[in-house]
Amino acid sequence: MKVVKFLFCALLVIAFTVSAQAQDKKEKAKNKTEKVKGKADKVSKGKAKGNQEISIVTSAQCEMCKERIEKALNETPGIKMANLDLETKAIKVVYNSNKISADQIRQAIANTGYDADNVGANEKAYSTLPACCKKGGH
Ligand SMILES: [Cu+2]
Repeated sequence: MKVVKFLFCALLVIAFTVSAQAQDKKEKAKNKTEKVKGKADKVSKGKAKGNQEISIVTSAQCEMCKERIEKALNETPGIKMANLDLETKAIKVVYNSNKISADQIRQAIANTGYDADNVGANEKAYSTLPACCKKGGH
């Protein structure tokens, strides 16, 4: 009888340990899922919060101007995407408003020698543009 009691106790201990371990594993897995979920939330919130899109009218004349302006903006921190449409001379810019403002973007365009909405082109930069890229060059 003593042996049976001992065996029963041992079984209970083993069963308890196993179930505790299983519980622990479950808990860990749950934590992991929540961590991943939290990260995803942060990323999507960051996107909604920081990213803005604007359209700025420039004085671009040709393909070279388009490349020049896009390159300058794509190298500017805080700007995610810049795409100029030569038909309308408007450049679409996706930027992180926590890092750069719309006015700073207009200024960056002006610094390459082009008008940007109400911001006039930087004269020095404008004077270095090839003749075909100057206003009325085409
Ligand atoms: Cu040009």
